[in-house]
Amino acid sequence: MIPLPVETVFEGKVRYMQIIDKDGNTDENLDPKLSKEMLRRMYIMMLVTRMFDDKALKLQRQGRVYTYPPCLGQEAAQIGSIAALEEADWMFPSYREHGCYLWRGAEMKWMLAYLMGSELGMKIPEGKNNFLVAIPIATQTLHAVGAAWAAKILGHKVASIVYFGDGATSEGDFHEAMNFAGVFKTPTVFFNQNNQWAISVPRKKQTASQTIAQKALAYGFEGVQVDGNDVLAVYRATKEAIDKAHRGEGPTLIEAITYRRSMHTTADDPTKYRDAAEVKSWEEKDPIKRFKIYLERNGYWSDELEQKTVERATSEIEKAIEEAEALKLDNPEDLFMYTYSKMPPHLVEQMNELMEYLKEKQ
Ligand SMILES: Cc1ncc(C[n+]2csc(CCOP(=O)(O)OP(=O)(O)O)c2C)c(N)n1
Ligand SMILES: [Mg+2]
Repeated sequence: MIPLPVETVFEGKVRYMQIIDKDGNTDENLDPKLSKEMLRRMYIMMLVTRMFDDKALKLQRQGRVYTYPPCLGQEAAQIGSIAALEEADWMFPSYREHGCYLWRGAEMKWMLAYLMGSELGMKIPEGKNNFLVAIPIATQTLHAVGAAWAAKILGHKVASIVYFGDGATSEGDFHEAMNFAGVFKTPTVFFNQNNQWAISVPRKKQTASQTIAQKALAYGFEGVQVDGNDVLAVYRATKEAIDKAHRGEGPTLIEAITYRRSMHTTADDPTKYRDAAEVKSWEEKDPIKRFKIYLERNGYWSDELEQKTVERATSEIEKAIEEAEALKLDNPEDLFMYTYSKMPPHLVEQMNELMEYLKEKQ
C-alpha cells in the first residue's frame, strides 16, 4: 500500500477526566490541590446557585418571574469552569448559566429583574467581561470566537469561554465557530454542558457522533471529556484549556458530562418524555454532595459553616427579590424601541394598539 502523505494521517483521541468519584474518593495525582479558601468559595457558590435556582423556579410558579431555565445538577460544570478564568477573560453564556453569572459578580437583584422582564437586568456592570444571555441556540459560539480573535490580533493575553448545550452542537453556528477557531487558532474554550437533553430530544437522537468532544478533532484541535458533576475535574480541564489559550496555543472543546435534573424551562413538562428512574440515577451523582464529602474529608467544611452559608444566602436572595420587585419594570413601549432610530409606522401602530389595550385593562 502506498503510504499516506504525513499531513493526512489522523490519530485522534479524546481523554476523559474524573477526580472525585461519586462516593467522594479522590485521584490524588490529578487533584489540582486548590487552597482552602478557593475550595470553600467554589462550594459556597455551588450551594448559592442551587438556592437561587430553587427560589427562581418557585417565583415563576407564583407568577412573579416569567419563563425560567433551571440549572439543578449542573452546578459543578458551571462553577468548576468559570472559576478557572482570569478576570480579563470573556464569558459568553447561553441562558442556563446562573452559577457562572453569580461567580462573575452579577447581582441577584439584576438577574431577577431580567427574569421579571426588564432589559435593565441584562446591563453588564462596567469592567466585567461577561456577555449577555443568548437565547438563539449556538449564536454565542461565534461571538466568543470573534472576541478571542480580536484579543489575539491586539496581542492581549485574554481568552474567551463559551457555554452551550448538547443540542447546540447540531447548529450551523457551532460548526462555523469551531472551524474559524481551529483555522485561526483563537484563544477560545468551547464549554459544552452535555446535560443529555435538548428540551425533549435525547442526546442519542441529537448526533450520531459517539462523543461531543471528538467533534473538535475534525476542526484540528483538542477535545476533552470530563465528569461534569465533579467540580475539581471540571476546574482542572478548564484551567488547562485557559492556560493553553493564554499561551497562544489555540482552542479546546470540553464536553462536561452532566444531567439536567429539572425541566428544560418552566414551559416544559419532562415527565412526558423521560423516565423518573433516569433522573433518580443522576441524583446519586449529585455534584454538591460529592464535593461536600471531599471538603469534609480534608477538614475544610462543617455543619456550622453550612448553616451559616444557607442563612446568609437565604437573606441575600430575599433582599434581592424585594429590590427587584420594587423596580419599576413596566415599560411595555420598550418592546418596540431601540431597533430603529425612527420607528416605522407599522410598529408605531402596534405600540399604540398595545398601549390602548393596557389602558382599557386597568
Ligand atoms: C436557533 C434556535 N433554534 C431553536 C430554539 C429553541 N430552543 C430553545 S432551547 C433548545 C434546546 C437546546 O438544547 P441544548 O443545546 O442541549 O441546551 P440545554 O437547554 O439542554 O442547556 C431549543 C431547540 C432556539 N432558542 N434557538
Ligand atoms: Mg442539553
